[in-house]
Amino acid sequence: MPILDIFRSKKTMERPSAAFAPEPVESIADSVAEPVPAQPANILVQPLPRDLFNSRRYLENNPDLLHAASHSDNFDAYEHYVLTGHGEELAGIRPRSVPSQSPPLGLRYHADENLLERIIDLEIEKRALLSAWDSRLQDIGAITFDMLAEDVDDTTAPPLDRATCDESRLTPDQKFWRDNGYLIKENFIPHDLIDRYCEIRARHPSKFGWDCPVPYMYIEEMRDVSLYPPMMKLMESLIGEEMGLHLNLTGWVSTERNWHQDDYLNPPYINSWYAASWIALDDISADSGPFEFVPGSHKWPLLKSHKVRMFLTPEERSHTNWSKISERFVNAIADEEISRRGIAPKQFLAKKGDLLIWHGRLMHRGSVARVQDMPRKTLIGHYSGLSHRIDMPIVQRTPEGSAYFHIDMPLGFNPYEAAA
Ligand SMILES: O=C(O)CCC(=O)C(=O)O
Ligand SMILES: [Fe+2]
Repeated sequence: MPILDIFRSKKTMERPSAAFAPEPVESIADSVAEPVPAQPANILVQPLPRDLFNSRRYLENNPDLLHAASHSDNFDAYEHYVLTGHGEELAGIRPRSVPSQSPPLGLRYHADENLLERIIDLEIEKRALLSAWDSRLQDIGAITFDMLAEDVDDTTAPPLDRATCDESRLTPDQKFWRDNGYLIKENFIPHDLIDRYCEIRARHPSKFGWDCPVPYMYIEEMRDVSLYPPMMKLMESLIGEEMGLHLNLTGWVSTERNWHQDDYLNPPYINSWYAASWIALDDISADSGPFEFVPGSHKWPLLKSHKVRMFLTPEERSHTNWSKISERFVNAIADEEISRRGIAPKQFLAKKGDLLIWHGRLMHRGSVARVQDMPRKTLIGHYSGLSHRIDMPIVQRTPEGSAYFHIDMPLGFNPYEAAA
C-alpha cells in the first residue's frame, strides 16, 4: 500500500504499524513525490539525551514521513511519526535505509527528555477516549463546556501559568498577563515598518489576504512587523521561552471566527507555550468586527479537540476544517460559559501601531462586522516556544535574530511580481 494511503486509512483511527511492516523499502522510497527540503543555513542543533527516541534519525531514514509531516494539511503523517515512530524504532521495523540522494537534514534534536514520551501518551489517550466516547454518545443529553474542556497540567505549562509562581518577582506586565491572559501596548510597532508592509499587502487583490499560512517565509516586510525584536522580547518574558513565528493571518476584514481558545487547535503538548499578536495597521473602527476577548479566561479549563470531535460525525472529525464545523455547538457553549461566569468580553479598539498579545487559552473571537466588508487592517501572528514544536523542527532567524519556523508551503500570490 502506498504510504499516503496508509495515512488515509488512519483517518479511521486504526494504528497502521502492522499494515506497513511488510512493505519493502523500495516501494516506500518510490512513493516519495518530492525531495526533502534542503537545509537552511541557520538551524538550531541541540544535544540529544542518549536513550531518547532519536527523532532526527527516524525522520532522516523516512523522508516520505518528513515530507508529508511538514505539510500541515497532512496531520496524519505527523501523528504517525509521533504515535508509532518510537515503537517502530524499538522494534527495528524502521528506520529503513537512507536513499543515497537524500540531502543532509538540519533537524533540531529535542532536549526535553520527557517531551516525546508525553506526546505519545497523550496521543494514545486521545484515541482511547475517542473510541470509548463513541459508544456512549447516544446517552448524552445537552453538551456543556465541562464536557468539552479539561484543566491543564500547570506543572508543564509556562512559568507564569503555574500555581507555584512567585508573584513578588514579576514585572507589572508579567503580573497583568498572569491575571488577565492578554497585554496591550499602545503605539508599540513603529509606523514606518507598518507602512512598508502595508504597501506590499495592498497589492494583494483579496480582502482575506494570503491563503498561505506562512507568508512570512517570503515577505521580508511582514517579518519586520511580525518579528519586531522588542515585541519578541516582550513575548518571551511572558511565556518564559524564546518564541518562533509559524502562522500569519493577513486578512483586512474580520475573520468572524467565533469564540475559541487557540490552544485547543494545537497538538496537546504545546500546553500554552503559545501566544498570538494582533497588530493594528490602521485605526480600527467599532463597525469593522474588532477582536474581542474574555479577560481571565486563560485560567478556564481548555477545550479539548478530541472531546469536541466526539460530537461530530466520523466524516466531519477527520475533515481539515473540523473546528469550523464544530462551531455549530461550540459557539453556544462558549456563550453560555461566558454568561455563567459573568465576565464581560472586551473589544480591542486599537489605533495604528497598537499591539495586543494574547494567551493560547484566552477565549476570543473576530466579531461580526456591523458594516459588511468594512476594512479592519491588522497583521496577526501566532508563535510557539522554540523547544515545544517538534512538528516544526527547523528554525530560521531574521538579521536581527528573531526566530521563525521554516515551513515549506507555497505562497500563491506574489506581491513582488505584481509590482513588476
Ligand atoms: O479575526 C480575529 O481578530 C480573530 C483571529 C483569531 O482568532 C486568531 O488569529 O486566532
Ligand atoms: Fe484564534
